[in-house]
Amino acid sequence: MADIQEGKYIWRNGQFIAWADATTHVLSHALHYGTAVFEGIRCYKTEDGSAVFRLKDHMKRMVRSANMILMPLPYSADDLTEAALETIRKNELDSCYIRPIAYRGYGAVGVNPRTAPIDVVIAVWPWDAYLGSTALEEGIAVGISSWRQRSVNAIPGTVKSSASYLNSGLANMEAQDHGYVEAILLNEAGLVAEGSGENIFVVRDGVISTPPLSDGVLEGLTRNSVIQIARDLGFVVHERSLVRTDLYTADEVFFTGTAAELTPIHSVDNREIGKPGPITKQLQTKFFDVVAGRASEYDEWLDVV
Ligand code: PPE
Repeated sequence: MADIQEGKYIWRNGQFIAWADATTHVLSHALHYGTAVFEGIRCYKTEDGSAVFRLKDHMKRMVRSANMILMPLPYSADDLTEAALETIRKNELDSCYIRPIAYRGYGAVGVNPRTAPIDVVIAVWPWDAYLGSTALEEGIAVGISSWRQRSVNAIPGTVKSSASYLNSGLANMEAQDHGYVEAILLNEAGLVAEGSGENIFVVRDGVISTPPLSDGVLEGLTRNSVIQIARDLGFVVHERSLVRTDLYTADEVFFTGTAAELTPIHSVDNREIGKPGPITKQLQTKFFDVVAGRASEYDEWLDVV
């Protein structure tokens, strides 16, 4: 949803190469069969210098995702954490988006990827508000997609494989064609799953709810952080299944994600929910304090570059 702003260097299989040299063969396995896993991570400017939010947890998720698709990575979460920090330093960025990706490269054709090499890459670039410049303050209009969330027994959504994102792309394009900013997908059982690139929360009578992981949603680190922040602020947070009318009748609805951060939703399928509500705003303010290093109780979530 944005053009890439080019950086200088990309980390590939343990070495830095020039941005323009980070190419891959057209017969790379992942290009044909979606055999890749990736992460999206943000680095923020703080008063103590730049810091990456939940870096190690993202890298742990990447290793788990890779194991799930039977693609054992030659790097540990610690190795990847260090490599990401080094990549930010090399590119001299003070705030940026970090995109590690591991994929089956060139050398095998056919659905079984096991004879293809495993390539691991980390790129960084500046990426501002994901859902548009007014999204964080004013909220966005979303629509429920006619596409269902891929089933957990087809392409599991709890891990972050590239193959999942065809499903996301179809839903997002449809939503934008209908005049919405983003899509919400229901799962095969008709329960609310998530946005094409975000987890979703609703607030009703002061109680916060979000779909459980068993409904097939990505185990979002922003979701996990916001649940903890909300509970620390004294709110009750339920992980429970939601149906579409829970969205239409909510007092507040918002998305969470690394790219989307905490984005309020002002309408769902043209049912007006309204301007960002008080709980959404309180959580959003606290979230931005946490990532900017202004909330010392959450300092362990930040890795200074
Ligand atoms: N669900 C999906 C489907 C998803 O893609 C994301 C992140 C989330 C939930 C939230 O997860 P987390 O970032 O750990 O809180 N989507 C990433 C990629 C977006 C893209 O367009 O690319 C992201 O936000 O970085």
